[in-house]
Amino acid sequence: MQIGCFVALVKRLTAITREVSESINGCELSFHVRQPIDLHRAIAQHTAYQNCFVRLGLQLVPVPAEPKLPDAVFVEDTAVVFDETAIICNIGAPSRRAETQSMATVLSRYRTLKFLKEPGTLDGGDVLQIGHRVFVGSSRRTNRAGIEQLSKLLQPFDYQVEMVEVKDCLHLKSACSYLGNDTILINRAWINAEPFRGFRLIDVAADEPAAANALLIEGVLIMPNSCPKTLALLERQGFQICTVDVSELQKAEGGVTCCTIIFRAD
Ligand code: CIR
Repeated sequence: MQIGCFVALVKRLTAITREVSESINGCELSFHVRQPIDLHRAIAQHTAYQNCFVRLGLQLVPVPAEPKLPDAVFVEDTAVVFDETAIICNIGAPSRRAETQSMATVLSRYRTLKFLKEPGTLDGGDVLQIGHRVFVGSSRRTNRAGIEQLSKLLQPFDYQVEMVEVKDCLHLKSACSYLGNDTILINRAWINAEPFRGFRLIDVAADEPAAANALLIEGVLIMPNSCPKTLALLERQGFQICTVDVSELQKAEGGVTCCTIIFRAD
């Protein structure tokens, strides 16, 4: 069988992205001091980030641009996609709630939608799915009501939702990422690691907190190039890594997971 035929038979991963808004300098900030963001550099970094997905064979699906919504590039927070359903979030920051409308339209092509609602708030950046275990950060953006709603919406599908206390950072996935093979990359200064007992934990270098946000795609880790010590540590352990420069997006308190939602299209 020719390779082309084989690729056509395998379900490809889909990566939803949205272009950087020209208003990004008005973004929400919780733990970072505001610094000017160079829009053109941010756009170039975002383009290189998307090219990384294309090189890995993912199908890019851009959602409509939202020039007036400063944080719209951070699509991860708008929805959480499971094999069985897509949960449209009630984003914790009111200024970001309008981002979910166009996302719901796009995701309805792929999944049955369910919606989180007041008084529950939940950002996708607080959700770390590992098989049928769903770890959810209790953070400034995600409240108990949001976590309970998520748990109820997932009940028919046999997922186990577990809460993780997040402190001193924006989201759960600012502080930890799944690396495959029961291994988690973690910054223990920012979360309570107790819910992850039984996993192998790899600590980021103490002076590289941003390293804890990594994106695993088919065995390859996408990581920021700003964390050389953690990168060297992971490379020594045999991880395959693709680095990206996301320095401008990091000024907006974003990272490598937050600019995409990745799932297998049916
Ligand atoms: C915010 O504060 O909502 C944005 N400036 C950054 C969101 C980053 N999202 C993420 O890491 N999932």
